[in-house]
Amino acid sequence: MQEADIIVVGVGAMGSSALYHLSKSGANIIGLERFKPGHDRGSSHGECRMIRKAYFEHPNYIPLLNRAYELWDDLNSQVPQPLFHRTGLIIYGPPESPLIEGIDQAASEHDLPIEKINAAGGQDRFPHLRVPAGMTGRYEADGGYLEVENTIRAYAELAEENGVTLINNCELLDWKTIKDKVQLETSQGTFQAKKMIVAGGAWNAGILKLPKIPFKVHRVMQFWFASNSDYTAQNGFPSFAFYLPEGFYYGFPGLNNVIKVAQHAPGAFMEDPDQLNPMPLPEEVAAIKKAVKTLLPDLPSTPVRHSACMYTMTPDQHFLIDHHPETDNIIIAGGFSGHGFKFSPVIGEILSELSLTGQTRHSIDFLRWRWS
Ligand code: PYC
Repeated sequence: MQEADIIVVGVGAMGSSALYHLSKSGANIIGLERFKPGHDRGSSHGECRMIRKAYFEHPNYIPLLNRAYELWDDLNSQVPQPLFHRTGLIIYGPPESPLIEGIDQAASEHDLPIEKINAAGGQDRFPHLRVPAGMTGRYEADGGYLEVENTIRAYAELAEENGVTLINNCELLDWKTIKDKVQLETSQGTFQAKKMIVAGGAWNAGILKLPKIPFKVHRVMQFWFASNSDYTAQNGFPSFAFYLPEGFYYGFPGLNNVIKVAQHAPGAFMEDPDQLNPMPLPEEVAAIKKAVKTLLPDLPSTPVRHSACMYTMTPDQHFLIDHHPETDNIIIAGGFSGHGFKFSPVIGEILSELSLTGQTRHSIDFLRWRWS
């Protein structure tokens, strides 16, 4: 049996960051990963994720984002190639929409620099993005994109360099608390720790065995389209999002002559995260083609690549970060509802603090267990 002070289950976005933060504590830390860091079978793959601060979802996220930005810059300073790209981010939506109103409210409450751009101004500044009638824009110069798989690998490697033990291809089969410890049965033997952090993404509900946990896993498709140098960040093409009547579509500057565009919405419900169907449905292809024809009319609208991933949704779409309701030996991070990746550095810090001291300096009451 292997013993540790803290075991992190799941070395994805949140788990790898938790391992990195914990690796600076001097404690004995083990990370258990079902596949290997940066794999493409969960929720954190597909090259890019969005980062933005004027958070329309809830202003309480903004202090966490301020810290996440510091930690992204810190991570950039530790790796050979940047993982956080400040390309600027333009978001368009109807003036009276919850999106535009939420951005304006977040920016004014937290004094964030956003630029209001009308449709004609946006069309002039970013001519390759076609602005549908009746939309207005909000531009964040500090917004941009994050490299997903490379971030996870970087955090995992930095943690290992600091002495963390990382075990890949290790499936958690069962666990129980024994006195003041957690005992884990895995495909690679038995482990014991004072604390277990569960950051298992789409597998969390199965791991936790909590009948009241309201996580629901949905498949989501990501698509790539042929593009050219006009669509690169070097040539001023931004990260972007559009709040259309048919859905919230977003994308990023092109890399290697392709650009990623996807819909931010939970797709088909999934009973079992091990059964991720990699193929898009005809209606998913039809919807993305229509969006690309509308928003990026100079590009061919047939995708050249796709990738399936998973969102783990909570009913209110806010994350869950808290101790397990029945034992303080376990800390849960989950339910990231498709918008968590940008927070991963600060969530790792929170998980590290909660597991080492039982408390965190960050205000996370709105993310704690809230279901009876
Ligand atoms: O997390 O900001 C986000 C996001 C936007 C579209 C998909 N995810």
